[in-house]
Amino acid sequence: MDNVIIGKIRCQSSEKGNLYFLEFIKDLTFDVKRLYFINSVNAGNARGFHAHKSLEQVLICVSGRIQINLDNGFMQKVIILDSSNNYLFIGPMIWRTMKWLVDDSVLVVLASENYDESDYIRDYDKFLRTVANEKNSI
Ligand code: T46
Repeated sequence: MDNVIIGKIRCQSSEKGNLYFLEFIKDLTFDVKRLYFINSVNAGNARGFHAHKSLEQVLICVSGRIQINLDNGFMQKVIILDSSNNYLFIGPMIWRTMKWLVDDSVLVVLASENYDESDYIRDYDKFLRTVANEKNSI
């Protein structure tokens, strides 16, 4: 699926514990302008249900286990993020839902832009119309 990349977070492990890191250019293809994180979600609850017009983000589950459902309007993909060393890049025009599989899992997100509600598409039918129009105009 275009605009979706699963990557490995590099890790330094020692007897002192694990240290995970991502670096600009090597791992992150955009300048990070915003960081946010989501916690205190009960298992079974889902968030998201939107796409972004232009925002690029990297999602990291630093604790627990979260299921990410992705949809580009033509195909769907399910990705499990857990507290091992994987991250998920999501580019523009991908409908996403995040379902907590374990209580109190923590989702950390690095974003390419500051918060802007006008970048969201929160209506699924509007999302489908937009991606269909974009495909027809190519
Ligand atoms: C995304 C997924 C992975 C802000 O005021 N500033 C912020 O930086 C963010 C992210 C949200 N908000 C406000 C907007 C809403 O009033 O916080 C409220 C909850 O946001 P939302 O319902 O969009 O949360 P999620 O968990 O559905 O989605 C979030 C991000 O908004 C979204 O960009 O891709 O996490």
